[in-house]
Amino acid sequence: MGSQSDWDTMRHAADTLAALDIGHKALIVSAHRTPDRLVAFAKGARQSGFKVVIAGAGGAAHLPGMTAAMTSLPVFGVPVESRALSGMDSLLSIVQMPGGIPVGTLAIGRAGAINAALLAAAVLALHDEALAGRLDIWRASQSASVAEIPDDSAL
Ligand code: RP5
Repeated sequence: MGSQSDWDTMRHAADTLAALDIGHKALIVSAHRTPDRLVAFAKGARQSGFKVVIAGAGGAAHLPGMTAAMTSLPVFGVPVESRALSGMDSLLSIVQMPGGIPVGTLAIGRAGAINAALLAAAVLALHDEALAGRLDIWRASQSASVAEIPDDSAL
């Protein structure tokens, strides 16, 4: 993520990965404030053993696109909700990549962070039967948690 202030959002990706027992690392790497850290991370990501990168950033959110420019690993971008423009700035700056450098862009905020983790899990599960099983269980448990009849006391 681009800043400590993104962690409130991006912790939902980390929590979802943890729930699926997927090894992961949460790092602060700012495209603007720590550009050298970004280059070292993105260029070395595959060599370091990473399989997928989830990059969350807000505002002028260059982190996912710049990461994707320097690695051919799958990169998922999470637009963090910004104070000034409610995350529309983050969304548009992440989603509008030029053809040739893909960033799989998720929804703004918490939902996007959770879904980035689930999408990363789905990619990893292509070659990991045990993880595919855990993902199926996670999905089934989500379905089971949805009541069919609304409950007034839940308000
Ligand atoms: C972006 O600027 C970060 O991803 C963050 O969402 C936003 C604001 O950062 P802070 O000023 O809170 O560090 O680079």
